[in-house]
Amino acid sequence: MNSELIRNDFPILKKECGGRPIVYLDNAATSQKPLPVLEAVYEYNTQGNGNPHRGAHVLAISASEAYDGSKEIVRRFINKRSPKEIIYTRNTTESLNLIARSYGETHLKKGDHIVITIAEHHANLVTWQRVAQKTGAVLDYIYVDKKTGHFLEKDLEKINKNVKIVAFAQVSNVLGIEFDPRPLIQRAHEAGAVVVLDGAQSAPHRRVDVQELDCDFFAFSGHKMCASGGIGVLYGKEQLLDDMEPFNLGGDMIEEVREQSTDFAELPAKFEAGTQNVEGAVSLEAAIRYLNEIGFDEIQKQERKLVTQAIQGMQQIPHIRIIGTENPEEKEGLVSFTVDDVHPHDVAEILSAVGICIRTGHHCAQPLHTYLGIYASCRASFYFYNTEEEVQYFLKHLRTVRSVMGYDD
Ligand code: C6P
Repeated sequence: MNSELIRNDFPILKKECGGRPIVYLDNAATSQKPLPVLEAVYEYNTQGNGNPHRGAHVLAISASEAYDGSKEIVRRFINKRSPKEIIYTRNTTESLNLIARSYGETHLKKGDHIVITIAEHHANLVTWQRVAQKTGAVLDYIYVDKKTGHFLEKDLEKINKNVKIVAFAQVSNVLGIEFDPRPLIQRAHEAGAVVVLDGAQSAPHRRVDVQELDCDFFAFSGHKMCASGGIGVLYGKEQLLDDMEPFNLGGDMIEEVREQSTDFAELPAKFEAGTQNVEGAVSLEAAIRYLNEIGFDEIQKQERKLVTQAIQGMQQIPHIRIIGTENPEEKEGLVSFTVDDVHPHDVAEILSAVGICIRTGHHCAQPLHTYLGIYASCRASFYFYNTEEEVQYFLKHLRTVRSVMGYDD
């Protein structure tokens, strides 16, 4: 991978901070956008902007074509047969809420069980709490080994015939662990449960094949994979989506409206009420084309190199505690950690002063932090445009954090 060439595509990476180009290591929160994406959005807004599916004039038609056409790229990206199974949402959070509301709340009943993991992002946790509260279902957790982050084998037995939904992230945004979801999916299906896979942290980094995975739902966000904010994807198996109530009601999701009743449109329109985010769809198409051009093998290779370097460097620094496995082969582009006796926000501020952006807090995974016995953590997350030089710079300044705070170790 020619990092220099790739970085030229990302104008924001030239932004100066702390007297040098910014070192952006918060990619798991949101990624940066390359020129082809920015240009596609500009082109759409200067040449093609209209309200899709709602007019016969030239701009309404170009907007419809841009919106509908982008779904073909997304369909191929996750290897799905029909674009009807691709629903655009605002983000992963909205995709998961849609499943919880339109499937969970209507298909579960008292005594049914929902199984999630303790490592879930709140978007895939609070949603199921609500379903459990509304339906009387029971919410069970698969816990993880506190050192390695791997699921506790014995907890997998919680997936039994009472379980109607198994929902989990393909990659945890804190543990960063890369694991094979297929055994869990198989187990869930054998029990007759529907599988919801949160792909927010996997889709940006690896090839996803929903047919091969055989998950029932898959959710991800455009903004974590070089597209604009405000566009997300929900994939669902057609049979399940057909059997679900619409999430929002209004324009463009209807077949026929009478005074007292309505027939809803076919998929995917049934779930896309209101004026759609065409600009977001255009940006997502451009982002997928861009990522495909680089190639996911290359993306993973570069990220693995950076994560390995980061972990090896961090292991040499006293008082740094890496969260989850320290095996770089198992990490998907991010490393969470704590620094003894230093508040994570202080770590972030010290690094920010020299132009390094990391994330701190509970990363919207508060139950995981509580389970691990910590209230917050720091996280460095990488993308293919990061460089080894940036990792070295990060390590150099991480080494100084405790001394800046007055410790003389
Ligand atoms: N995690 C992070 O810094 P949205 O915000 O809807 O695009 O994505 C929600 C979401 C769902 N699942 C996982 C595993 C995630 O990591 C995220 C977003 C960001 O870790 C923001 S909290």
